[in-house]
Amino acid sequence: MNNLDYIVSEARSAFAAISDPDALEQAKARFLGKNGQITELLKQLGKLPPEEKKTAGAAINVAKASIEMALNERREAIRQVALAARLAEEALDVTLPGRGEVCGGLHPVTRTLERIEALFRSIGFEVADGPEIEEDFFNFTAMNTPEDHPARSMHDTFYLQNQDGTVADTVLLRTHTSPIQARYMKAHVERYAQLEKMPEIRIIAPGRVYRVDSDATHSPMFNQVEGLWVGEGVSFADLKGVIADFLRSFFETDDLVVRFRPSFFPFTEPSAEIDVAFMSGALKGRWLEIAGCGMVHPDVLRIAGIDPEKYTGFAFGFGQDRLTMLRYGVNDLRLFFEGDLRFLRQFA
Ligand code: 2NL
Repeated sequence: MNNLDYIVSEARSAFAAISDPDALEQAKARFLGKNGQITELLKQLGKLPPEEKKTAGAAINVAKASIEMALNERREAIRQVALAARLAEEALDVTLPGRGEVCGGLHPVTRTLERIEALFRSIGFEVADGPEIEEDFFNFTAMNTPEDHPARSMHDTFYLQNQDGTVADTVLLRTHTSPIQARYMKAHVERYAQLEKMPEIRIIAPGRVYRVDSDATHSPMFNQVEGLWVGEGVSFADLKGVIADFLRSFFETDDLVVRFRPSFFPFTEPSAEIDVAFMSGALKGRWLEIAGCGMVHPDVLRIAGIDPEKYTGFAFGFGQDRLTMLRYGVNDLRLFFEGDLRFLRQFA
């Protein structure tokens, strides 16, 4: 083997032993660099006799081309190995099953509210709203509740504190959604003050309410839906019809009886508790207390600026959580407020 063949074969085995790209470029310098073996041979060409120069030069260039080819092949091989390693490392298993879509759902108490709203809207009621932090005037005074009524005591109502820690005796967490209706009546009267005859008020007032009360059947926060219909000649017969109709639609059955049992509220006169009994099913034959109602007390109308000699009205208040328990067969109120998804998912 002549010297050139030897250099070429030396270069090939040197390149083959290298798998690092930087090391490969350093190895290249040993053969093709400024002081590389091939370069040295080319430098010495000048010393040869002219007749040998041509063949020797051609042979050196052939050897140089072989080394360059070997170098390029090795560069490409190293690149392929690195690419294969990267592909293996970053591999995505597109056949893995997905994580699944987490699909939210409405809370059962919210579903109940949507039903109640739809049913009352269908008979011309509007849905009214108001603040949960309420003034004593709208929560109690406008509802004809006297200063010494137990509902007003610190024991039954959450009062807000001033920054100095003293009780702000005019601001509280509303104990019912009646103040929504007191505010609505006041605004309604102002809006239609010029008219000879005030348009009817037909509203429901749903929302969170608060009492100092907590056990298996009482939560310090619960949801109430009150309703109010004020107009000329509105009677207790209208109240009975609207409520009975609502309950049959809400529970999707004619198989129930509704009972109005005399009661007392400061804001209605006469007043009644509404009981229902189902004629079939798990609750068959048991009277269930479901709401309070009555004819709006003349003083409540008067405080709102409505003449009780001219207009009458009825009002009612449902426990939204209780309606939900009955509709879905749930026996512990607290389950609705614990946020346990295993429980809540059953209704979504
Ligand atoms: C209950 C049931 C009731 C009302 C709420 C009401 C609202 C106005 C005027 C008169 Cl604006 N009444 N709401 C009436 C009767 C019962 O709620 O058990 N409450 C303690």
